[in-house]
Amino acid sequence: MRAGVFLKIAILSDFHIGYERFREDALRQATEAMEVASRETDLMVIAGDVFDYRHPKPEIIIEAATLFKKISSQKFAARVIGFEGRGNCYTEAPIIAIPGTHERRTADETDSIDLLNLAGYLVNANQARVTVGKGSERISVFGIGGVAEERFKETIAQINPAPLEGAFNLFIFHQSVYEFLPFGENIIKLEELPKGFDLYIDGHIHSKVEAKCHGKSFLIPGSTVLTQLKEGEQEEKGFFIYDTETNNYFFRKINSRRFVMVKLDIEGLAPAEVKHMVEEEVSKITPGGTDKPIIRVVLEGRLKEGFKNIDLSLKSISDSHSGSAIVEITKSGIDSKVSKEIEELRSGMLENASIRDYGVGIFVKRLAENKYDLNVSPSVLFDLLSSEEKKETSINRALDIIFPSA
Ligand SMILES: [Mn+2]
Repeated sequence: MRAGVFLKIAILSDFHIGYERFREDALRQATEAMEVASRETDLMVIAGDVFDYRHPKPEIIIEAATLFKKISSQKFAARVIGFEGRGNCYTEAPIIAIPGTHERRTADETDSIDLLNLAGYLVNANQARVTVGKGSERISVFGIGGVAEERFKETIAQINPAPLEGAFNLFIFHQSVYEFLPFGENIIKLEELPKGFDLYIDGHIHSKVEAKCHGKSFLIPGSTVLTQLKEGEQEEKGFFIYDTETNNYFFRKINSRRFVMVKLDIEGLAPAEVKHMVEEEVSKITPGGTDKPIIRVVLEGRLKEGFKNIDLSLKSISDSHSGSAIVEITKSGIDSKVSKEIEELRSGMLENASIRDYGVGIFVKRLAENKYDLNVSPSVLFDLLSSEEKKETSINRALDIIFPSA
């Protein structure tokens, strides 16, 4: 049993500031989460995807910077007292973050989390250890920012994250974990995470997860904003508060827009009957508070013989409820084969993997078919070739890495 002052840690993730579809929700819910966290805890750790875009527009950077500036300028009893690893530390404010998949750029390039770090609004713990002190109590946060799934294990081996003696040690990262997203052999398993830490924190997955890793708590707080309109996202949004004295934690809810998903079987019904059914279901879900809920209606089955999907006008249903709810109607079950496949690609098979990760997968497969054997990771090559620079520049940079002496 350690004597000391003890700390309360806020564990947050996936704000997705700038998310186009629910941009106001993203900022408002991130703001509430950070304000509550700064009142009720000693330090906050954010497990990636602060931004929704790799190259956020200036107005989005300003939205985020304004929020982080405000929070970081508050008085904190705990402060950052040590930093070692990639980059530098420019603030004592105990707001620690890593970049996620949405901020990630080509290896060694700076990202938008580096920008907030440089401004002194947070501490970027990507491939670094940040030590926070309050009285005699020490918290050490070791972070690894999001990397392509197939590179995560080698990144751990290279960086070799180790706990700090005499401190309460956190390991924070932003990847898929096989136990929760078993979508490939590249994806890390809980037992493969570095040993010796007191608490494991992951981002990336947008619904909350509570598990064990090497006998300690493993927590994913989920996103603070709705992004995927999937069944698992109907839970309330928020973050975890972890107490180092008791090793207990709880989920601290925030006010977030309600999301309800309804599946309807329309097999053999005429369009007018489907409309009536949808109207009835949507009317049952009364708005909670002042916010309009998001209602996603998924229609499954085929229309009555003789009718085509085009006979089913769904826009009028969304329009007629636009005053009290945001209604999205998906015809995944009755649409043509192609759009069903696209829908599955978006929400099923890809789950939390980005389209980029999917692209890398195809790229790696093609390279293997062509007996690729260069000493450069395929995902590094992919990032270089797909960067938004001029074609010649990215090809030359790729050649420089493949043939360093040239
Ligand atoms: Mn995310």
